Amino acid sequence: MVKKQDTIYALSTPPGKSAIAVVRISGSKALDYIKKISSSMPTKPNTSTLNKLITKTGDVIDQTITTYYKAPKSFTGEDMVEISMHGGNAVINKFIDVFKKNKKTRLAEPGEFTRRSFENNKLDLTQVEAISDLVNAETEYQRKQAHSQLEGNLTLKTKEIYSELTNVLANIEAMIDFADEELPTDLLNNIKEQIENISNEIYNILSKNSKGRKIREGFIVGIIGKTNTGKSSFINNVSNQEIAIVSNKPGTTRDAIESYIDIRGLPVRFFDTAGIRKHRNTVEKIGIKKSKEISKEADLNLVFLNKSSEIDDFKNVSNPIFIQSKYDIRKKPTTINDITNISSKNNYGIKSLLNRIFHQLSDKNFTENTYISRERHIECLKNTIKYLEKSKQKKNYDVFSEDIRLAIKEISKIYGKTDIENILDIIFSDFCIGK
Ligand SMILES: Nc1nc2c(ncn2[C@@H]2O[C@H](COP(=O)(O)OP(=O)(O)OP(=O)(O)O)[C@@H](O)[C@H]2O)c(=O)[nH]1
Ligand SMILES: [Mg+2]
Repeated sequence: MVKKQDTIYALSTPPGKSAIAVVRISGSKALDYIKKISSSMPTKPNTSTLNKLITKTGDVIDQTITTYYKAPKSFTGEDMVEISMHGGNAVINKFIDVFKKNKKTRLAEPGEFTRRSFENNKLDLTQVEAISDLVNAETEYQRKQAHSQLEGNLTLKTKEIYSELTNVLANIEAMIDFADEELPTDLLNNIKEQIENISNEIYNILSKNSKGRKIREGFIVGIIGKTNTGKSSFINNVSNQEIAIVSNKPGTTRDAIESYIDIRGLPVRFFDTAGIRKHRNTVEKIGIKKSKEISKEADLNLVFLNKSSEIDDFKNVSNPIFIQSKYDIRKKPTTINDITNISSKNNYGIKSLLNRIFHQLSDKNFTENTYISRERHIECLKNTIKYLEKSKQKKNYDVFSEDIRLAIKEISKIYGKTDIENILDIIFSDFCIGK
């Protein structure tokens, strides 16, 4: 049975050869246990020593740098020991073997160190999410966003709303107390105005920050159009590898092929799709259906054409950039403003197309600090608004205040601990062992 008070250990660096590997141990027995297998364990908190790890039989496992953190001043808030050893497989395996034999400690579950940190109030929920996002960040924008969240910017903003709402609640309570006496006439209007302002503030956050989730998950760019127009050649060009089959036979691509590309720090998921024409068989039909679905979901669609007159066939496509490829062999380049000329063979126009994609996906709100980056945040904010809207319809003050209480509960779910047991497992399932 997994217990919260167990002392846990795990390799916190990836397995495989490296200069150093770090093992963490957290819990009340961490210090005692490591002392038993150490030549010179640090005695003062937050200090490191050059320390040999030695088995019971006197076998030296490795020479390490061992750091001791005393509760509550550690990542988990518990006593912790961090051991930096040489990152060879045999060293790591020997160390883990020694640990496995001892009954006082057990291997940590995925995310268990961070979970303890959360449970010991070292991190709030948005910061836990930020740690997961930092570990998974692949691009500069993802790093910046996760870092801002780890700094507490999202929590700060939502706590502001929380305190504004508690203020409203206090005013309503005052009204209930006043009920039999003469009411201050403008108090109710004042409360309604406060609620209106808070709702607008939340709407504002929701609309301004719709890009936060995209930065975390990646923007979707569909590569669609007629067959044989050079879609697969384009995805291969921008991916720098042959991920899609290219041939001069129309209808080559059937499945959607994804490639993740970092455009100036922006995470972008390109999807090469089946060319659109009157299908020849069931498999092609399924491919074309998929291609249409992707184009509906996409933040941008690169529409590849054989000739400019085909634009009319794609009138209903959202956020399109029309493209004619094979510029290197076309006798008459397209001069229509709406169409971008490129060549996947000699790279003509590719760089400026990627720049254009960058500018269309990003916008001026990107540098703002308070990004909401997950569906969970959006849901909490929407639910808060829902209760605020509901409260406006209430005549009875008791019921009115109940709606405000529910709104307060929703907003505090973004960073807090109430009513979130069910979502903790979802959040921590993103973590790896040792984090
Ligand atoms: N010269 C030249 N040929 C190209 C270029 N792009 C693609 N081609 C050729 O055009 C043909 C079709 O290219 P693909 O990339 O397979 O076209 P597609 O749009 O993916 O085709 P489907 O998957 O059938 O819809 C191949 O013979 C490519 O070599 C280009 O920029 N210049
Ligand atoms: Mg193709």
